[in-house]
Amino acid sequence: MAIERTFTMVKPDGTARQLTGEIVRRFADAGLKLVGLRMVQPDGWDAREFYAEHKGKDFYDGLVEYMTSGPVVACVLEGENAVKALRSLAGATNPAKADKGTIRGDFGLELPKNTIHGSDSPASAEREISFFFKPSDLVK
Ligand code: IDP
Ligand code: MG
Repeated sequence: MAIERTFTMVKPDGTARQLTGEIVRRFADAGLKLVGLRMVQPDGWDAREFYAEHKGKDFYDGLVEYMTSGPVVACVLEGENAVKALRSLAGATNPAKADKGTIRGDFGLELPKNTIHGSDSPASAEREISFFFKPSDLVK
């Protein structure tokens, strides 16, 4: 399996509770290398566009409102099978159904407040990384 990159962000419920350090520690413990990191204020990104795939769903407006209720911390991680590895660390979308020991299982609140985002495929990762980072922002 080749080394790949994935995108994650600490969502506003995580930054509000000062969980970024603990979460970034878990990435490192799982062997995922941090190659990009940036705290972004609500007016610094277009959450409606980032979540365009969910347009029309009943939770879309609430999701966008929540995601722009505070800062997020955007991260790029690199490692073997990074996309799947990060999704495993994150746990299920709904914190109530996420296993203990996963980030969402340990820290998630009620949907949509599930503490971190994780890309769902290498193609999504590429799109989401370029949403927040220029190639020159990332470790070579
Ligand atoms: P994922 O983050 O596990 O990939 P998606 O289905 O892509 O899950 O949904 C994106 C985000 O939208 C979720 O992480 C969560 O914050 C929010 N969300 C998903 N489903 C619901 C829901 O049924 N109610 C409220 N928010 C939801
Ligand atoms: Mg998703």
